[in-house]
Amino acid sequence: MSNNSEFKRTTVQTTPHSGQKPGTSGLRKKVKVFQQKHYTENFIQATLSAMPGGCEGKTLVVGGDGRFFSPEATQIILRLAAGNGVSHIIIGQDSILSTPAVSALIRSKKADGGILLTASHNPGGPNNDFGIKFNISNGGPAPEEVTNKIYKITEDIKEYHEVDLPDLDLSKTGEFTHGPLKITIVDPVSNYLSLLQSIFDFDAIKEWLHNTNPKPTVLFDALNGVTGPYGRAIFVDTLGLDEKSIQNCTPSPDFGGGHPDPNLTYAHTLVEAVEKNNILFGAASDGDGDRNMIYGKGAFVTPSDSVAIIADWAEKCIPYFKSGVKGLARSMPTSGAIDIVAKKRGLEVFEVPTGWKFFGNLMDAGRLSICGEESFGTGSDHIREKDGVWAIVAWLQILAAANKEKPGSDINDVLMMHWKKYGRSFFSRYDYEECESAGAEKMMAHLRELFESSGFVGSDLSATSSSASFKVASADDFSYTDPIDGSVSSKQGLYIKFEDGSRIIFRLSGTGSSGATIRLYVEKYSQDESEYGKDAQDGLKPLIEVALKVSKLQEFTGRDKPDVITVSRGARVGGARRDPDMMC
Ligand code: G16
Repeated sequence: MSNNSEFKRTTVQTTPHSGQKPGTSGLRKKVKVFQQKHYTENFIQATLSAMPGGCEGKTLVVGGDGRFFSPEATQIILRLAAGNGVSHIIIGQDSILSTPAVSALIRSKKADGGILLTASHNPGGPNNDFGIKFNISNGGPAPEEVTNKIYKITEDIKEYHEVDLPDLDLSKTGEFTHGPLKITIVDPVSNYLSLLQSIFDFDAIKEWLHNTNPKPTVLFDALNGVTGPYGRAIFVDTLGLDEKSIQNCTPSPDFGGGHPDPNLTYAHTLVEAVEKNNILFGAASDGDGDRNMIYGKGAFVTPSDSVAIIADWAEKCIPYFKSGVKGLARSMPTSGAIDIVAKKRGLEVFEVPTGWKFFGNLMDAGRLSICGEESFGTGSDHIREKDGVWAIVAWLQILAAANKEKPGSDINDVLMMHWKKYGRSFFSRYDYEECESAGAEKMMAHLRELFESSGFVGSDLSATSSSASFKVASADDFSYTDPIDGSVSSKQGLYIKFEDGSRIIFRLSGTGSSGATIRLYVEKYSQDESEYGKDAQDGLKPLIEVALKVSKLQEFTGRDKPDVITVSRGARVGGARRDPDMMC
């Protein structure tokens, strides 16, 4: 045991690195950028300096998705945490903890915050992305007030503080002393697994999985991300399923060379296996485990529908919600499917900007139980992050309950049942990745100017290939005033709402590491039952044409097709239908 005074804090002179502004969810850059001299140290120092209430004597959780550069970044954090007077660090074994598991640990250990080493769904490896995110003591992503402070500090940082410590062996769990720090290295899965066991009725899921004839087939794909061990603990060890029920479950620093984003394009390993083997329930999660995709044979559940369906079933079958659901919420571009559930159930519903951090205050105030985002994020107030594995288990719970009501129900049946009850929100998102930033900014400026021009509201916008036209009811830049603390977040996405209730939205992604990614979202609501079984792509075509025409996207960016299309029951990549028979 060493005396704290033996470990001298030293101050290292540094100069600012430009561009350390946290995006939608932390700072994400290429690994090579983080490897520059003092780059990571500057950002960690700024984070520690910006911690609400200071970091002296505090406890922090450190973990991440295990991507390339995580071990090095962890050692830097330990040296700077010691240099800044942090007293206790809780780390996942080998520096691995999913984002939801970090949130759960911060809450259950009453830590003062956490540092997450992840660029989420972005690819990893020496030539790809790394990321650092700070979460506050409620377990959720730091609010803008804190991230703005971090950025401001990075802009004129002159020094950082550290204790010169040798690298700590991160492979053994237990309690250690590391210089002046108390270190606890935890098993990444156990705390999180106990939380899920307290939320769900695993026996009911097991009963459905094992005592149904024929047995429902399940496939979970961790896309070589952090949820591999969590998936194994749940599907194999807890639910007693075969090894064949999980795939790509060994976390790898470069995600096996893949893109760990659970959508129809990047999670094609899952989609293909589900279709080929007639699997009833397929699910994937992303690099750091906060996103999810639900996909059964011939049935893709849009994230917007997924959260609405979970909200609708929660009280009925998930023990955590037995005493009632407090309120619901979605991000602005997410379809209004959850609003309709809220309305019919007499619940409050909130529309917040894109970013999970905007849900935290509502949850802390006891006004929000279940929320989601179109970007494959779904979660509840059990933690303060979106939670991919939670959503996947929620769907298993719903299917178990649906099968009690109507044996043989699959994902398609649950979807159809929902639409028959509430109507269907057709939704699609087009992603134009890594566009030239100047062109993307010009396109947004053009739209803003157009919105302000007289006569735009009330005008008719027509499609190119049909006679369809849409009357503009309103058009604006989304701004949000947090109902709890009154903080205002402006410029959160450009929307046009039409008189028939449909919408188009443009946003620049806040999670890319280079260039600008343009996201175009379109939504149309229908209560015409004859449309429910249709591929959304067809019904949304006129709206998409209007969006492309009004934004002059091709003119400003030179792009004539998106890189990824997310659409209910269909996926097109680079404009080409991947396999319509398979998808619809
Ligand atoms: C992050 C945030 C999400 C948000 C998403 C949006 O996701 O945590 O709340 O919806 O970014 O991404 P973009 O700005 O690119 O549209 P993640 O999974 O990357 O942490």
